[in-house]
Formats: sequence, structure tokens, C-alpha cells
Amino acid sequence: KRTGRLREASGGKVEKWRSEAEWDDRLDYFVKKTLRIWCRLRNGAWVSGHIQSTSGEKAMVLLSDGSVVTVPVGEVLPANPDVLEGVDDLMQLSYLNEPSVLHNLQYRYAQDMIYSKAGPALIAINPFKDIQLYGNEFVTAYRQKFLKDPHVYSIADTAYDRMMEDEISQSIIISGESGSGKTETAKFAMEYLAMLGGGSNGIEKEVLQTSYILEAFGNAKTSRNNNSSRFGKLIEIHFSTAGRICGAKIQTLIFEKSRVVHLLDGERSYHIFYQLCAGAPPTLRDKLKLKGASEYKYLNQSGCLVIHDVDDAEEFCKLMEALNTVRISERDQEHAFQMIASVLWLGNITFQVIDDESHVEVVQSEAVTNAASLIGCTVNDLILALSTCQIQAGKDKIAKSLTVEQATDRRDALAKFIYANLFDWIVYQMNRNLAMDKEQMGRSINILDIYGFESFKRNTFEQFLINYANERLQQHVNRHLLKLEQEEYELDGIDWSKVDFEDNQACLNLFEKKPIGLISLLNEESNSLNATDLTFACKLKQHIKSSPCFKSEREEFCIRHYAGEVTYDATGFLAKNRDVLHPDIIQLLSSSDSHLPEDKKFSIPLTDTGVLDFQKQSVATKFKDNLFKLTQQLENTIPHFICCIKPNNKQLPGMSDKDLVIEQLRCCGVLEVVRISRSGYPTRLTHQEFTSRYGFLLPKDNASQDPLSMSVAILHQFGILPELYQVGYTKLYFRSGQIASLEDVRNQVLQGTLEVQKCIRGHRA
Ligand code: AOV
Ligand code: MG
Repeated sequence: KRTGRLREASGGKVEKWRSEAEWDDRLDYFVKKTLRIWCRLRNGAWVSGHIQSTSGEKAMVLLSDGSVVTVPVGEVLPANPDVLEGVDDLMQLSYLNEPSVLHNLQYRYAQDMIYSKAGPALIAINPFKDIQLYGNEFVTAYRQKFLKDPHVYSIADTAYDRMMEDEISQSIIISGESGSGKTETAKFAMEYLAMLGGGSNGIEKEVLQTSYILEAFGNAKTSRNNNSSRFGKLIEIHFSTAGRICGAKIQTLIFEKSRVVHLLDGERSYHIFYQLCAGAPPTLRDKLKLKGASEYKYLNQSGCLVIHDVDDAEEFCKLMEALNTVRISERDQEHAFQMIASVLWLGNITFQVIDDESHVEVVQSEAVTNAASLIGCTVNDLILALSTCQIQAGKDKIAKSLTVEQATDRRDALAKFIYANLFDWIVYQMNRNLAMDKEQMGRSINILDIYGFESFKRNTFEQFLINYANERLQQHVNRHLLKLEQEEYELDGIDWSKVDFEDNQACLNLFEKKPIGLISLLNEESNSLNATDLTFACKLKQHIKSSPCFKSEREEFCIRHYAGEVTYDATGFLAKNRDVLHPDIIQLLSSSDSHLPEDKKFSIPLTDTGVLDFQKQSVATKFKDNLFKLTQQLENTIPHFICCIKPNNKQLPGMSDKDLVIEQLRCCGVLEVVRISRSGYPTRLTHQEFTSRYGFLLPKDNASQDPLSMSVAILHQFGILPELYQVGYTKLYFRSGQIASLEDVRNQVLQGTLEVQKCIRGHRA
């Protein structure tokens, strides 16, 4: 399915590139000069070769293995001259087409050059192995600008310099699909900034350790990534006027609560559960009545308890160190572990049906006793809250027994609430300890690392929100990349008419429009007592008719995202969006935490009237608001973009799946940026660079001292048509392919096969 969609979509883009490149006109030239081309075989793969001849719509191509194939002319694209092999910026390619971009990235990747530029953006291809590109020496080399190769350090360095020079906050925005390396990249950026901005107070060490803690509590093994972030985060690192780190703030985006109670086969819950079970010291084990991970239903349901090459006990020691570094007190740590153990024990509570189907009873076991004591309530209160519903009858309350399904839901809701509450509490504690004085605020570098676009076999409410977030982020990326791109032309004073670009506004409207966007309709149904997931799906079908990004089918609906179509199963949407905690559970929690200090109490979402107000607090609305706030915050910064690419689905080094890579180049919008630059002037050389490479082709009497005039003289000598280049104050801007023909002449002159004067005449002719 992936390949089918890929071919269909990329086919269109290749077509566009081809016509933009006026490739057809150049085909004969390529035949005559026996220049390298790419041709697409029947199986969809692009291979390089040379055209031997053409006849009508067919081309005979000699492949590098000596065989000859006949392909339609439309399946042939120009390859780049050897001088451009493995260029570090895709903008330097004379021919920007799918196989050329891929070849260039793979050529570099094979030599462990995982970073490349796509104009202003950095592309990072996950190596899935340690490569020698990081650490003190590299930090120094990038800081002192000895090294200029594309690198996440270089992005962080640019951000730091601009922040210091312009006194404007910066942001590093990292996008890419699950497992592509966003979180690792974010850590490398933080590491660089910590080394640059480290001071005597050691706060940079604390900032670095927050990642470790957040990952223990918020990352898990999924089918796509052994260390998948299940929350989005924006870390603001604040700097003093002297450029030293003086504080930090972490903002998080929705947390995947469902993972606490429900796992897909082969996946794991949050790392912390396994770390605690494996690494807790004996005294703590006793206090928490802890057993091995395999004893807990919430953990053993998926048949996956360990991650290859990861020692959970060792990770637990590191976590303890990190918690100490960020100054979370021992008592607070114990409180956190207590909550985690309570969740594990809750999961082991079972129910049995008595009398008839309508009566349920909690099975007496160590699970109930341990859970109650860890939560801080009586066994009886816990049993009542899990198995009955308190109903007001006149002045009295009567307890009505729940069904097994309802009781299980209660138990799971309680476990999810405790864990989510704990996560927020940890973030709150870290923020409190990393907070800076008000007067020090103002200069920051913000690093955004969210969960990547997801499309699974079955997609639910979590994917709905994750993909919506990616949709918002993509718009931010698009606008800024394309805007900055065009700004450079304007600043350098060249004649430039603005290029429009396709954006994903239609899809965003589908989500956000009032009153008939997906979120509004979801909220409306969530507020209605009689609504079900099916009525919600019907409502979507009934009201959303005109969007090109939407299709609806019974309980399923399909959204055409910028990164591909995703079918969502509406089951569970209403409950997850309401996210109400039953009053009986609230009652239990508020009585259990009354002995706790204020900052450790459960933050139960009550309104003034004491009733849950999901209307104001619907999960989707809260998510949307947070997302808005976040992008608004990013708008006030100078952005730097990193697009992470996952080279294969096996998480293995040295393997690159072409289809997979190309699809992501499109998903991250790299192809978009490249395509826009193609209609612009992708090759840029400063006047100095240009004249030092081609100046010798100029007759002596034409040589002048001033690089700008010399550049212009070279352009005139070679009769390059004015529409193919622009002269800026500092640089020359060329349309695609122009450097390739100049380079051709240069090579021939250097090899002595062409005299300078002749080649000038030839070109003019
Ligand atoms: P993600 O953040 O993009 O996925 P990660 O940053 O967790 O992806 O990367 C996945 C794995 O790839 C890591 O655990 C490392 O093993 C490896 N990796 C990534 N970048 C590098 C690098 N530069 N050098 C060495 N190994 C690397 V998700 O959070 O699932 O969207 O939601
Ligand atoms: Mg991640």
C-alpha cells in the first residue's frame, strides 16, 4: 500500500520537476555528450545509466551493469555531474529530481555523513549506531567554526549566535516520523548549548538531566521505536546577557494515558515501570511490596518485558542520579515510586460476577490491599469505588453494583489518572527547580520535539491528536521555510516575484473550523448525554461534506493529511475526549490525599460547583489551545528547522530503504522546499567563490579587481541568458542546471580538449 501511494504521489511530482527543468529540450544534449541519467525501471526503482539513443517516445539506456533497457522517455531524468556528487546542500544540485536527491543523501549516508542541508533546513538521517560526530572536540570545532559541515551542532551554534547578536529568542524545530531521531537530535542540540552556556552554577547539568527523567516517565517501546516519546515537549533554555544558561522551562503536550492500562502486542508501557521493578533497592521493594515486571498484568499483557540491549536496572540507577541532580528530594522520589507501584497493583485487581450478570465483586487479594495502602485509602473505600456506584436517593446514598465492564473501566481510569497526574507533577517539580528570575528572562532557545506523524493499522483518538499536532507544525515549517527562502532574495536586492505555495490550510480548517470542524463536532457530541461514538461518526458524515480532506464510512472516517491518508476508528473518541473521572473516584482520591502536602495532592479537575466541566475542559479543546499557545510562542522566535529521516523500519544501521526515505522527504516537506527553490535560484555563489573558480576562463583584458564586476563579466562572456541568473549585492543566484554547463566548459578547458576562446564562441553560438 505504501509503495502504491508513493508511486502515485511521487509520479506527479517528478512530472512537475521534469517540465520545470525543461528536460525534454536537453535530452538530445545528454545523448550527444553521453551524460549520466536516471531511468525508472518497471519495478519503480531508479537506476543510473547513459542514453544510447532515442526513438520516438522510447530511450535505449545502457545501465552500469552493462545491460541495455528500453524505457519511455518520460521515465528518464538527468543525473548531476560528478562534481556535484554528495554535495552537502541539496540546493547545490543542478538537477533536483527524486532520484538525484535520494542518491545524494544515500551517497553521504553510506559515509556516515548523516547530516545534509536542504537550503535553510537540516536533514538528519538516523544512523542507528554511534557515529563519531559528537562530544567536546566537535563542539569546539563547530564553535570555532573550523567545521562547517551540516550538523545539529551547527544549527544550535547559529541559533546561539543569532540570539546573542540580535537579542531575539530562537527555536529549533525538529520534525520527522516516529523513530527518525527527533529526541536524540534534540538532546544533541541541548548538549551543545549546555557546553556553550555552562557556568559555575551547574544548572546546565540539570537541564540535560531533565531529558532522562522525561524519557523514563514519558517514553515507551512501540512497534516503530524502542524509545518512542508519547508526549510532545518544548524546552525553553534561558540565557543571561553574558550567554550563560540561567534557567529552563518544560512545556508538555498531551500524554498517552491509555498506554498505562492497555498495550499492543510487542509494545511496552512507560520505561519507569520496568526500571522500578528491575532496579529498586531492597528497602524500597519492601515498602512498595514490589515484584518482578512479569507479575503485573499491565506489563505482561503484551508479551514484551525487555528491550534488546537495555538493562532496566542500570537505567533505574541513572534515573535516581538524574532525579537527585534536578533536586527532587528523596521523600518526593519515594512518593513518585509509590504512585507507580499503586498503578501496577491496581492492574492486578480482578472482579468476579456474583448471583447474576449485574453484580460484581472485587476479588480479595494482595493487589487490593497493596493498592489501597499505596494510594493511602482503606481497602473498603477502594473496593466500593471500584465496584459500586453511589446514587443519591432522597437524603440517603445507596450503592448500586457495577457490571464487570464498568468496574474494569473504573479501575483503569483510576490507574491512568494517577499516572498522568504523576507525570504532570514531575514536570512541575523540575520546572520549579529550574525557574529563573523574572529579570533574567527574555533570551531563550526553544527546542521542540513532539511525537511524529503516525499511521497504524488501527488509529484512534491519540493518533487523531498527534496527527493534528503534526499538521499544525507542518504549517509552521512550510510558512517559515518558504518565507525565509524568499526573504533572502529580497534582502540581496534581486528581482523576485513571490512564489505561492501549497499549504495544508484545508486540512487544518477541517480540524479547527467552527461550528462544523472535527473538533467542534466532537465536543458537541461529547456534551450530549445520548451521544455515542456511532452518532459522532454519523454527525461527521452528515455535516462535513465539502472538505477534500475528508471521507466517512460508518464508524470510521478518513483524513487526508499532508503526510498521507489515515483512517480513524471512532470507537472511544467520546470517552477519551470527555475524560471524566467518576465522582466516586474523585471522592476516593480527595479523601486519600488529605494527609499529603499541598504540592503532592492529586490535581483533580473540579469547577467551582464541584462538578467536572468537560465542556470547557474537553481533551481536544485543551490540546488545541495548548498547540496554539505553543505555535504562538514559536512565532516570536527565529526558527531553525531539522527534519529527521528514518532510513529503515528495522531500526538497523547501514540499511536504507529508498521508498521509505522518499516518502519521508515528502512528509517532512523537504521536497516542497526543494521544489520551491527550484523555481527560484537554487545555486548561490558569492562573487568571490564564482570568480575564483571560473575567473581563469576570462580573457586577461576583461579581468577586474572587483569580484562583482568580474562575475558579471564572466556571465557576459559565456552569454548566459539574463533570465537564468540574478546578480545580488553579495552573491550570484543561478537557475538550476546552469552551473553544470559552466562546469562542463571548465572541465574541458582544464583537460585541454577545448580552448578558452573557442568555448566562449561555442557558447555564444
Ligand atoms: P523519534 O524521537 O524521532 O521517535 P528517537 O530520537 O527516539 O526517534 O530515535 C530512535 C532511535 O534511533 C534512538 O533510540 C537511537 O537508537 C537511534 N538514533 C537516533 N538518532 C541517532 C544519532 N544521531 N546517533 C545514533 N543513534 C541515533 V517518536 O519519539 O517515536 O516520534 O514518537
Ligand atoms: Mg521522540
